[in-house]
Amino acid sequence: MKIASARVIVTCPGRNLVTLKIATDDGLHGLGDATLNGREKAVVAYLEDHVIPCLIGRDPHRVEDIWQYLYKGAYWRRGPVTMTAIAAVDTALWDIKAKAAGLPLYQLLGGRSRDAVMVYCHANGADIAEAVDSVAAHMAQGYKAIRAQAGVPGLDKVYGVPKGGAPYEPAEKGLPVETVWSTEKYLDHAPKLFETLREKFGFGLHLLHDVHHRLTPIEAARLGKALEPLRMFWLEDPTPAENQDAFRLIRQHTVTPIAVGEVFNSIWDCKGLIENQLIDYIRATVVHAGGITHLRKIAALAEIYQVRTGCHGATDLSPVCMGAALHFDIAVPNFGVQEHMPHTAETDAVFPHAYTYRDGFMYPGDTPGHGVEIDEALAAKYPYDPAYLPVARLEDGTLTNW
Ligand code: EZ4
Ligand code: CO
Repeated sequence: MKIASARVIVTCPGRNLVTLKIATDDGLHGLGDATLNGREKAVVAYLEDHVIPCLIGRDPHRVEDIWQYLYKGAYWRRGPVTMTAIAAVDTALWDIKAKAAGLPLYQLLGGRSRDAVMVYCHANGADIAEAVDSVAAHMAQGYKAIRAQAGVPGLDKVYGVPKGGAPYEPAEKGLPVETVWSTEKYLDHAPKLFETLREKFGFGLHLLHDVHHRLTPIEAARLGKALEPLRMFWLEDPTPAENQDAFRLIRQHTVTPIAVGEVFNSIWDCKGLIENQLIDYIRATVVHAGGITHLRKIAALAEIYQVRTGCHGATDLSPVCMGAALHFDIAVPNFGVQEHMPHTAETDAVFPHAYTYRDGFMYPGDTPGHGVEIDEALAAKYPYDPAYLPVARLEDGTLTNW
């Protein structure tokens, strides 16, 4: 079997999504997600100009060798654009291999380690009362694990909280919007949200919260300590992770479990955090961390330190990534939880898929491959439409982490 062709498909059924489609000379094809939110075209060019020409004629069964070829062969290693492009190729090749075997992808990853994949959803509200209602509504949909975010008094726009009660969507049309952030206002308010949620719903529900890189290590330690009696499932991205030692400071002060890694693109971002047992959940996922091949290596390193997986799963990760992630999740021994932000009906129509949600859990399905396809005619009706994540400034105008 040989790779006969490869194409990049860009579509915007509500948000921009990039898909790599690889076809073989014997009529099989595989899909890989190549979406890098707000930097979509950089990955498109990387694939079209530098990767696809090298793929034609290769044996698609040599998944590991092609991964090494694209990683070591580029000389310039790692980085989000490179690793997203490699991930797209890798995911498409695993899809082809599983289709050639006539098996769902998870069977090639060692088979199921569990019956179902626990997912967490997003609840949010302009204030605590609205966030409480949103958590109740998601509990009614069966979710066992819920991320809660609430507006902060005195701040106009807060991460994870859309205007008008709509589902949160990470990216807005046009150039980046500027928002104002105050750590002081947030830090006093955040514990009140979780105190209220525990009073209302008790401790039988997993509660999660995303700090979204906003705090310094000592501020994050203070928040972790304040949340300790509320027994969080995790506190996500408490501080930026370029300096891995920052997490030691958080760890010294609190037993609130820590999750990090949605922006990581290789095992080298994870290494110190895992080996020094500074985190509890690693959030790297298929599309941004080098595909199934590389994510398995990250998970294997995490496994020996009892760090569990918690794959990023926002809507800017396409259904192709979600499908592949669910096969990984159901197979990997040290699975923790999977993020689930449902895609719009338009997106689901462009990407018909075998995976399903039922009562707080998701299932990858048993279709050969990862079980996600693309309706190219429908995809063509939604052309690329520039959209970006916001930026954040402090109240004095200083640019800070969004
Ligand atoms: O900001 O996916 O946990 N989820 C998140 C997301 C990220 C976006 C970035 O593209 O933090 O909302
Ligand atoms: Co996050």
